[in-house]
Amino acid sequence: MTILRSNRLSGRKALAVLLDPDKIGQRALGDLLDRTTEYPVDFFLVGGSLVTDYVHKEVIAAIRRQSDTPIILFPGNPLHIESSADAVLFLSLISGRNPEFLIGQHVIAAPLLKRSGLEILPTGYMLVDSGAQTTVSYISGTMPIPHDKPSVAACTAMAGEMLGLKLMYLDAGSGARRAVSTDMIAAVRAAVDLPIIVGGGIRSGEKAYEAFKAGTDMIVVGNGIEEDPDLLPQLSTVVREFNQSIVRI
Ligand code: 1GP
Repeated sequence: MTILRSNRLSGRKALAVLLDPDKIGQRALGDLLDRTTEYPVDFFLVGGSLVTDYVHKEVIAAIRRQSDTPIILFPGNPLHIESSADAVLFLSLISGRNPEFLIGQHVIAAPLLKRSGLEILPTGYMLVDSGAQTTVSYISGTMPIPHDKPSVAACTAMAGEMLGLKLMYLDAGSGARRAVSTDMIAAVRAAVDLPIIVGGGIRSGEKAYEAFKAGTDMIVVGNGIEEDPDLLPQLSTVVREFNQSIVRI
């Protein structure tokens, strides 16, 4: 995924679609994949914090049948490792203080990951309060960073970068009512050189535009794209316009 690093250097923006194997039905997945042939995306993220049906393999196989887009696992625990993907977000939940999600689960997953052949993407994962408790906050037993504390997010990201993490993911949580604020994104952008991923509650082209403008390198959108067929074309337009303006410079 050196592409994420080179995008960061060139200023190119990227769009990732999150597919939660627990939520998406076969038909909805097929429809969504069809739409991405017309409106291509940069990555598929596959995962969720609570996956009760272990169907990662089937979801990945379905994507492979219809698309060449790289697939990144977004695991909630080591049971979600699936070697047929291309890469995995090796998430350290640095907004929290639960050692299990900072290092414990990683020790369990390490030998599996080493054998898997997946590209490992060491990622500082920051949960940001969205106004309601999220599944990931509950499952991980951690408190998110308050929505209106950009400086806490900035210092957390700085520490993560110093610890050697390669990506920063600011997540308001799947289906969040309130997306991560532009102030917080801008503060993290000013604090670290790493590629920044932002997700949770992005439901309009305007929100995506604001997130990119504040310094996000890649947005992750799940619920919004499944619920609103017009969102993918809108996001695609926003990304294209950003990237065209870079080429012109
Ligand atoms: C959640 O960032 C992702 O981890 C995507 O969230 O489903 O709200 O787009 P949404």
